[in-house]
Amino acid sequence: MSRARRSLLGLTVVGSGLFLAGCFGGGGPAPAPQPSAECHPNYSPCVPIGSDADCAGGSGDGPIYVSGPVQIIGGDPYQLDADGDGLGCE
Ligand SMILES: [Ca+2]
Repeated sequence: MSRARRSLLGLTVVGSGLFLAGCFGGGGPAPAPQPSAECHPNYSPCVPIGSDADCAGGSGDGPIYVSGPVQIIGGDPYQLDADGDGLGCE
């Protein structure tokens, strides 16, 4: 009996894999952007949304590094604009 169950599970997994492969391979442009590529609304040009961002070449520990200058729009949650003039990483 257990042998038959294993066989059924195996068939189910293989079937799902083929079904997913067909969905991703068969159809036009991918509609959804990757979450890691989303831009933070408070910075322009694009600064990815993450736990923290620091200026490239600075002493910050990332994990995101920004090659500025970037315009600060509203608040500055990553504290990229040390001198408060509205431009970060200049
Ligand atoms: Ca600044």
